[in-house]
Amino acid sequence: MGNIVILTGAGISAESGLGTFRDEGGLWAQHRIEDVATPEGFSRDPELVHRFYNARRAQASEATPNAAHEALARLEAEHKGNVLIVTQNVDGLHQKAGSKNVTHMHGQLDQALCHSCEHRWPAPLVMRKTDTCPNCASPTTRPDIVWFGEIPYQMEKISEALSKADVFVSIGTSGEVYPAANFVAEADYFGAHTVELNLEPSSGASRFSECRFGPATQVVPDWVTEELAR
Ligand code: BJW
Repeated sequence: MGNIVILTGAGISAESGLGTFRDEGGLWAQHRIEDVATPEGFSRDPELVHRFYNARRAQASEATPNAAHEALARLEAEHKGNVLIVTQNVDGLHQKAGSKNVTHMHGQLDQALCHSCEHRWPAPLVMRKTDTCPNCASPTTRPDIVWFGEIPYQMEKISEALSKADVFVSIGTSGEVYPAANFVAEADYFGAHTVELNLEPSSGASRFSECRFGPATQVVPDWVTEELAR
């Protein structure tokens, strides 16, 4: 029994063929954050930003969940208490694996957002700067992605879940980006057992009660099997 809150990052999708951000050769080695992941970058050059997200949307649409995503879906189905996945990923692989209780704090590649009326709809595979909003017809459409300087989604729901968590697990995230990087401290403050599952120690590894290192497709299924046997 008990409430489990799981934070996932790009590392859980690495073995599905999707690049991480800060590892060697990752997305931020190929693109400037200021150009593609800020509202100012989008205002300056929407075509560039659409090209970046169109390519990632195409790649994510072809990707399949791996054993780590599948293990988390099994955990949700079989665990007697609550399981909430809070993902920083925008790739949709948790739902493809069958997880239902998923919060996308940094948005979703397969959603479009109107900057004027905040209407959301399924994004076409290729978004263009000339697209208009199906609700208000304004040409102020953008990928439904949380960029630097914007407030991540569902923060109240996440804080509430962290305050009630018995176990908090962070999987495949470098812990470099806030507010997600601080979730371990929040969960710890409220008494949760905190676990890091990552390829190597993240910058915040010392803040966890327990750490296990290795590829997500190995350490996550092993941890889920142990958790379900408790
Ligand atoms: C494996 C593996 C395998 C590899 N198996 N593991 C100064 C100080 C503190 C904060 C700030 C500051 N200046 C500005 C800020 C705030 C800013 C911030 O944090 N900046 C930092 C860079 C310092 N944050 C924001 O602006 C956020 N908004 C905000 O704070 O609003 C204020 C507010 C908050 C709350 C309430 C009220 C107000 C918004 C952040 C938006 C982040 N957006 C991005 C891009 C959009 C999504 C997209 O395009 O996909 O989100 S940035 C990028 O980083 C993306 C990711 O979700 C995010 C996290 O990256 P992640 O997932 O951790 O990936 P990596 O590459 O960093 O790490 C991968 C890990 O996997 C590594 O550890 C590997 O070892 C591991 N790994 N293979 C297991 N096989």
